[in-house]
Amino acid sequence: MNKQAFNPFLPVGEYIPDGEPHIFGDRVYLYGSHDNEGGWTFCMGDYTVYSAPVNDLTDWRREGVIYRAAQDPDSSTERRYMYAPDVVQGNDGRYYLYYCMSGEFGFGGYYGPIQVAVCDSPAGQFEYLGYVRWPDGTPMKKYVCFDPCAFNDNGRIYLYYGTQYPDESNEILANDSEQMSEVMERYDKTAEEILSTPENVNGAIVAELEDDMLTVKGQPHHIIPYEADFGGHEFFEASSMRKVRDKYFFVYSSQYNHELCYAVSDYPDRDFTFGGTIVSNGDIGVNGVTEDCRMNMTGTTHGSIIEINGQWYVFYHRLTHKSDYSRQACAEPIEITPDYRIKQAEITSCGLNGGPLEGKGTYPAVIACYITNGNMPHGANKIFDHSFPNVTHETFPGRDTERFIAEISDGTLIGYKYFSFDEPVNISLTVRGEGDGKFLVFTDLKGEAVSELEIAPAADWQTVSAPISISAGTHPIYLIYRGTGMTALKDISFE
Ligand code: FUB
Repeated sequence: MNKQAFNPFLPVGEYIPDGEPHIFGDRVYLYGSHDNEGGWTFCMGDYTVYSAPVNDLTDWRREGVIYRAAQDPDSSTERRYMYAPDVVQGNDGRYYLYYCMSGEFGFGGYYGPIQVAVCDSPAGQFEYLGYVRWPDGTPMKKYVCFDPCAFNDNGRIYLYYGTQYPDESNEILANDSEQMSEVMERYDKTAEEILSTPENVNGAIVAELEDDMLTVKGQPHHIIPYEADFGGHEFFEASSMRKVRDKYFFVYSSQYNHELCYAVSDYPDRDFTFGGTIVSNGDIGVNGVTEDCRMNMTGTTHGSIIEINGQWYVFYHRLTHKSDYSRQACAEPIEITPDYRIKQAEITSCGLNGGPLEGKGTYPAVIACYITNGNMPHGANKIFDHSFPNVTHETFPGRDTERFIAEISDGTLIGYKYFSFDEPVNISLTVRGEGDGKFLVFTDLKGEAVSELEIAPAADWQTVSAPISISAGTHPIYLIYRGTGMTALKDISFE
C-alpha cells in the first residue's frame, strides 16, 4: 500500500488539538495544545510539534517537545497547563510562541496574561520571553486573555484573543467570590456592573504589538461588535487569523462549540462580518445532519485554514475517549470561492490524502469519520460515563498499546469516507467482545447492504471476512452492527 494520509493525520496515539498550521520554509508545522491519551483534563502535555513537507502531506515528522509548561515562570499548581498556542515569525526573523496558562478544567484560564516564548527556528527549543504587557511593563490583561493567536501583516504584528462565555458563566462567577474578586479588581468594576454588562470582558479582541512582540500599541478592542448577530454562530473562542488574497479571515469556534466558523473583513482589526461554518466535528450542517443526529460525539474544536501547495485546507480537532480531553488533529480540503465564500467541509477519513484511500490493505478502525449510535452527546469540558461507541485505547504489559472503537452496540454506525476500489474485494474486520450478531456493510445508507459479516463473542481479537459486492470507483464504507452484546473494532481491511 502506498503511503497515505488519514484522519487523524498524526500517529493514532498522538493528541494535538487546537491546531495552528503554519508554513515556514518548505514545511508545514502544526502548533497546538497537547492532550494526554485518556487524559482527565485539557492540555496535560508539553507543546510538541509535527511538520511535513509542503509537497507531501502524508509524511508528518515528530519534531519533538518545543516548550515545557515548567519553563513558564508563573506555572503553579493552580495554573500548570498550557492552552492553545500560536506561533508567528517576528520582523527580526525569530519565531514567537503565544499561549496562556490554565488550571484543571479551564479554571484560572481566563484571568492570566498572555505569555510569550521565542526561538530562532520554527521547531527548536523555545525560551520564555515574557508576558504581553502595557508600555509601562505591567501585564496586559484587558478582556479575557485566552486562546491567543498572532499574525504578522506585512510587518505589523496583531494579537487576537478572547472568549465570549455564555450567560450561564455569569452565574458561576456570581457564585465564586474568589474569581469574582479577581475580575472586579482587573476591570475596576462592581460585581453588578460585571454581571449586567458582559461585553466589558467578553468578545473577540485584537491588540497591535510593537516589534518587541510583547508591548501593546494603543488599546486592545473588539473586532466584532459585542451585540453582532451571527445567527447563533457568534464567537465563543479559538481566535485565528489568516489572509486570503486581499481579505482578512477570522477563524473561530462558535457558540455551538463543535464548529469552526469564519468572518471576513477588509481590515485586520475591525468590521468583521459573518461568513459561515467551515467544519463541524459532528458534521452538523452537512447533508442534512442536525444536532439531533450528530455523526460523532462533539465537543470543543479549534483550528484554522491554510493554503498548502495551491490547495486550501481546514485544520480542526475531533474527540476520543468519550471526553473533551483527548483530542486529535484532523484536516479537510476546502475551497475559497472568488467571492470569498467557503462551503462547509464534510468530515472524512482521508482529508490530507488528496483523494480517497486505496481500497486495499489494512487500516486502523479508529480512522472512522463517523461513529454514532444515533444519539451521540455534546461534551465540551467533560468526560461521559454512560455507554456509547468511542475511540479508546488499552495498554497491556509487553504489548503495543491497542487503539480501537469500543462500546459498539446494536445499531451503531461506523463510517469511512472514502475508499477507491478498482476490483471486487473481500472486507475483513478485526473484532472482539461480547458482540453476537453481524456487521452489515453499506456504500449508500439508503441502499441495500453490500456485505454481511457474522461475529460471535470472543475474548481476543478475531478477524472475520466476507466478499463485498462493490463496483469499481470511489465509495464510502459504512458498517452497521446488528446484534446483542457490545463489540469492539480494531482494524478494517480490503484484499
Ligand atoms: O485546549 C483547551 C481549550 O479547549 C482551548 O483553549 C479551547 O480553544 C478549547 O479547544
